[in-house]
Amino acid sequence: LSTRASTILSALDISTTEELSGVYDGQWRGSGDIFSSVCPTTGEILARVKSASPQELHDALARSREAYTLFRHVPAPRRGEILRQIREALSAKRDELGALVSLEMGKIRTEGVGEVQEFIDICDYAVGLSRMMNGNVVASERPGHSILEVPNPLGVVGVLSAFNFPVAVYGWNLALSLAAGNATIWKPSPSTPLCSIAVTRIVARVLESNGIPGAVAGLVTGGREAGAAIAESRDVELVSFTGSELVGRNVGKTVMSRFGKTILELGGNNASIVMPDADLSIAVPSVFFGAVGTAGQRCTSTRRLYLHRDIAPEFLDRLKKLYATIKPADPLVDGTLLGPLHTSAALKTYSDAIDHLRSIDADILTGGNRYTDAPLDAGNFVQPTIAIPKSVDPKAKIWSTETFAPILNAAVFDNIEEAIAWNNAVPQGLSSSLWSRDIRNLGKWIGPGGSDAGIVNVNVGTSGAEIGAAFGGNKSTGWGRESGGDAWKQYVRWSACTINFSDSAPLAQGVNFSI
Ligand code: UN1
Repeated sequence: LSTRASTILSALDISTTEELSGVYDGQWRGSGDIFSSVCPTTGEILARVKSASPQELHDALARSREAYTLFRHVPAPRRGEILRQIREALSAKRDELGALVSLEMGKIRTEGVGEVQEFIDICDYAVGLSRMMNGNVVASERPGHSILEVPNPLGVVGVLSAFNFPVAVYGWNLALSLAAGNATIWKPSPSTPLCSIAVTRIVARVLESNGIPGAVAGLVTGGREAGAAIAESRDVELVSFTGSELVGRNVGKTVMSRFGKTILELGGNNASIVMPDADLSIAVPSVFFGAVGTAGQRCTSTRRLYLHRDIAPEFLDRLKKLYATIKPADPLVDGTLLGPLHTSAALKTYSDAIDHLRSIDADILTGGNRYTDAPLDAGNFVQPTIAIPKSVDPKAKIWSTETFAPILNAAVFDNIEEAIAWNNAVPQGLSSSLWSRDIRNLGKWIGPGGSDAGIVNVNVGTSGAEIGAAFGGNKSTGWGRESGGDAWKQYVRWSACTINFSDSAPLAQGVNFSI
């Protein structure tokens, strides 16, 4: 193993000499298929992980349920105190975990650290929440009656997460789920097992030292079948899935067919709209970050750029200059802004998309190729690309599909109504961003006829949301909401409790049923 990798792994006590256990349900196990963690930058195998066998998965689900039946009685502020300790433990290893994210996923180091920071932030949020998960008292129409709306712990929450945020998205779910009194069972992406093992070890130590069953935060590494088994299990009340629309559709149907609950965070196909009065000195670098950051592998990455005719040439000129400064390199090295794509399979997705652009005679302003010189040829490095397709037909494939790579398609518009229509014409609805200093444009953008996405930004790019507001998208993005806002309300079961304190039993709506 390279020194680069072994330094990071040993800082987190991840042994590289033996196969690692990828299942935790209070004890570490794993006797299923072996998964390799492959470094997207160098192609080296970082570690081998023993995933969950079908029996282990079955047992882990049973232990999660057992853990839930105990944990739901722990008072919420006490659960918050445990979250505070998890927050402290994560914070003590923030930089080490951030480096591991960078090593295993391929995003640049500061983004890896930023992702762990998101987990820390949501823990802070959930600590506060643990004293504020309040129900309601409703005015009753009957004398001597009270109606309460009571939130109780929900059950077992299955978290099926994606490779691109191998730590933060689990963190959003774990923090809210734990504050709500649930047990969580995590099935991470099969290609980022080390991040999930490192995080679970940290969380498990805190649970164990508080005398809480470890299965409150269980882990089952595995492939599609493990995800499918969680989706099918009647022991899992809520399935929180992040990933493709294709898989999400199946997860959604499966969970719905047993009347379970879902939170779906599926594809994004996010647009930035730049008006003629925009401050280009902030708009250009923000679009650059949105499209090129994380090598275009955020759900929130900017994929469509709609430029007003008056500023389009200048905007593209300035953007191209920024693209020209990009030096792809090891994402762990300070100053790198462009790391590799996560898997070698993603290289094909990228080149297929470029081939399609060429086949429709799109103007490729910059990019369009892999980096094939050493040492980059060992990793999955591709050139960030800006293309101007001839068609502005929003239904055309080029505009309506999400390609998980740094490809930005641009088009020119004449008025904001047209740009908003294009923004909304796609199946997905995750994030969107308008650049303007004219308050009338802002009103149109955030109002009833405005952007139909879940995230509607003004003079802020499409990616990089904070945890405080609910995160998620509409339409084929799945309508899920995670992290802040009212997202916690999905992690509890609500009961409407009518209580009679009187000596008579009047019926609602004045119904008379006396003999
Ligand atoms: C994702 O890409 O799945 O807003 C999550 C952002 C991050 C989270 C992205 N806070 O870009």
